[in-house]
Amino acid sequence: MSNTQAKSLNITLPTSLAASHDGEVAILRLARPQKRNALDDETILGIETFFTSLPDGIGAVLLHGEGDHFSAGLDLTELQERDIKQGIAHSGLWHRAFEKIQFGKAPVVAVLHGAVVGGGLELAAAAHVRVAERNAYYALPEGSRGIYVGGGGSVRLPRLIGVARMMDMMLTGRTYSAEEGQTMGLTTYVVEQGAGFAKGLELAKRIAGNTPLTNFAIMHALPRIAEMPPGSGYAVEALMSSIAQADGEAKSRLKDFLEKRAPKVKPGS
Ligand code: 1HE
Repeated sequence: MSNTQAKSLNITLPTSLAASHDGEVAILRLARPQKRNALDDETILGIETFFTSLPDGIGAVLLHGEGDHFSAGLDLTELQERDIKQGIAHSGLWHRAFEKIQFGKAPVVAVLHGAVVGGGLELAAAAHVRVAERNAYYALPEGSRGIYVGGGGSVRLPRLIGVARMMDMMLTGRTYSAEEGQTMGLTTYVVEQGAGFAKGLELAKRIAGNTPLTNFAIMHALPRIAEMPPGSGYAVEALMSSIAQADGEAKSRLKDFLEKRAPKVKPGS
């Protein structure tokens, strides 16, 4: 593990999760490798606690998994005794927790490797940037298990890869590699095996260096504007951009650029 700079973060979590931070980047590790980071209720509640308890000063989150796989998805041992009412409540638990990731306090970079399947893929889909190591693979085995996605997959995945692709993954059990995921919108960056944490941390630090108001606009306004009819979208965009540029921090950053103190935009950055 390359997170040697990480310091502990004072959030009480179940043993299946571990929280730390490296400067302004909070780090959440799925820490149940003996069960391939399968997500049980306790872990889902812990994820909600983590994302709602981020202390002030955290500007980005890095999410990664211990062991050979990011996550094997729902802990299937918990499914056996559940009735319909309990099933609906269980899905609501996942929805609430993952909503706190997508629309939380800070952008989230997920580092993916090995299996990113079922609920593990739903978890990854709630992040804002996905760094996949070359051995990562995506699947939705729910179809073959006689169940259905319940962690917001029907909402988030079609927006990333389209309804038809998601249908195929669920109907046929098709898997996609990290690289294939890049052409279809699941993978944001592909890196070599073992290089995901360092790349994810580099990106998270860059994100944390943006102004909080710009990151708020990107996380909270952009996806909602994208769902609006164009006329409403243009109006909200105009408001959001004027709010962002009126901020003191934006003004000082613009001044830095105009007075040649800020870096230029260069290819390959
Ligand atoms: C589990 C789970 C799990 C592993 N729930 N215990 N997800 C799936 O259908 C994926 C199921 N898992 C797998 O296909 C494989 O485990 C992996 C490809 C991820 C990894 O394989 P491998 O060979 O490294 O590990 P393993 O030997 O299969 O598993 C090691 C242990 O983890 C073993 O327990 P043990 O007590 O025998 O050591 C497994 O039983 C356990 N394990 N995956 C519970 N998922 C909100 S709705 C979302 C719906 C879904 O996510 S459906 C998809 C479920």
